[in-house]
Amino acid sequence: MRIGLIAMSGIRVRDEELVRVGLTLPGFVERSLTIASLPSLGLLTLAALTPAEHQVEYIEMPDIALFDELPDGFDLGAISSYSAQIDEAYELAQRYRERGTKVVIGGPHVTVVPEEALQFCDSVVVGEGEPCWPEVIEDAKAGRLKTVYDARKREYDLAAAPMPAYDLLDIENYNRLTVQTSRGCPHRCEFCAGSILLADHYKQKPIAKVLAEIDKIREIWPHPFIEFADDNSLVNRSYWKELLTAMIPRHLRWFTETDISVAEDEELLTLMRRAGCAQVLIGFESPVVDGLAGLELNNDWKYKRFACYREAIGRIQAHGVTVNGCFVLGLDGHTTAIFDEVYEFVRASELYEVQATVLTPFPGTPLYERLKRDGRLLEPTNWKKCTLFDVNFVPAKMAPEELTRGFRKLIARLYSDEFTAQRRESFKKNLRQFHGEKGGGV
Ligand code: B12
Repeated sequence: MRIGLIAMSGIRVRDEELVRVGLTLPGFVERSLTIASLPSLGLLTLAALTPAEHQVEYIEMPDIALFDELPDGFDLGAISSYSAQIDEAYELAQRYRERGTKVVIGGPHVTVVPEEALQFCDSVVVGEGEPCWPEVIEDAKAGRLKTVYDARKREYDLAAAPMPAYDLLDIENYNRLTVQTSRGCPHRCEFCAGSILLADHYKQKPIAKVLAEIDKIREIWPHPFIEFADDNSLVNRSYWKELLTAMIPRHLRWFTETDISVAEDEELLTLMRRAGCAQVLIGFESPVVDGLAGLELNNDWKYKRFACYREAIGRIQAHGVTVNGCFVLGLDGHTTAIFDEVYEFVRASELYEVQATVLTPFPGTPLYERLKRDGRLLEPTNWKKCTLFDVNFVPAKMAPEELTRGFRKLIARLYSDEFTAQRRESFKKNLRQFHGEKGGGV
């Protein structure tokens, strides 16, 4: 068979005014351009599990309107999409089906609403792709595709993970490549639409496999920039100390998403820096404690750590690792004062980088269910608004328009030339000071 692996990709923001005020700002543009070029690790992984008798082609589809002529001639189209672009994925699926190509869709969105997806495609894979993909291929070849393949009924061990088919990529098009070390997260934040939608417990890939993936990337890109595609990387410290030690001689630069507990371990921070960590992205979520209560559903983990936010940022950045602090605007505790509060926190904490987003009810999250129950969803199935930048709910302590307007203004302030330059300068100054005090030099 000829199989088209199609990644719906690119960045989405629906609020045109926000695009106008935000997308010209250096801080915003930089991060958008960087992440917009990430490939679909999910599809590269499935490519690796496809028996050699089949031909696979990897295609990125940032906007279906850009393709007058769709890449054609496939027996099977395998589409990967998140919520924000799912409408386009469905349209694409229909266009392929009209040409007689069978279509299977996977990813976190269709995992939550398989029945919706089946109106547009032949088959849906629910949950992680790996345990089902060989069967999907076999069934497609035999002309007997099932409508639903459900991986959640099968335990998948990352020890069985194949080497992603990085060699399918034209490396010239990418400024970062992704490697995954873990799925899931020990915390249960109400709004999280990450890999906990796929994997119900935290699991890690064996270190040897992670290193083999890194080495494979180094064959095509000698000093790569790696983004770990984990929702919360560094929670298992003994695992990471071993991995980091092995990464040091490999001369990498890398970025990852984790939680604030990294700041508790000096040895870990030192190893991170030595192993080439450029930045950690941490979900602080709120600069005021009101927004945090009840947000993490297991034991209010983030609420309990609020008091050490600033000190933790200082400690991580003193190791030469920049912190990208994430704030979610519109949490139930937030009033219209929150916009100034975020700005003030970012200024005072001297965060190098900041990511402000609006609270987004993604399907399948406890947040979505709660807001739906309370009649607070504005357009419950308008998935186009699942961008993290578009308001689609009624906040508890302000009007939706107040959140939209306040957010636009905050974006303009946070990412202005002046404030961005100021934060970067403080980082360098503090680092010089810290190393000066220790008698080192940067
Ligand atoms: C890399 C990444 C991207 C890349 C995606 C590249 C691509 N085409 O896949 C880029 C930069 C393009 C991107 C864009 C966006 N992203 Co993004 N991104 C991530 C990130 C950091 C890692 C994802 C990853 O690589 N996971 C690892 C792979 C192995 O998992 P996977 O893709 O889910 O695939 C597995 C299964 O889902 C399944 N599967 C997936 N597809 C298919 C297809 C088939 C046929 C089958 C059988 C199985 C299958 O099998 C795979 C293996 O098990 C996550 C956050 C995180 N830390 O995880 C956010 C994340 C996925 N992104 C998110 C969001 C919101 C966005 C944007 C909307 C942001 C924006 N405003 O533009 C856009 C999406 C716009 C769009 N085009 O739709 C959310 C998604 C929430 C949701 N449920 O929709 C996440 C979880 C971040 C978050 N915390 O909210 N993103």
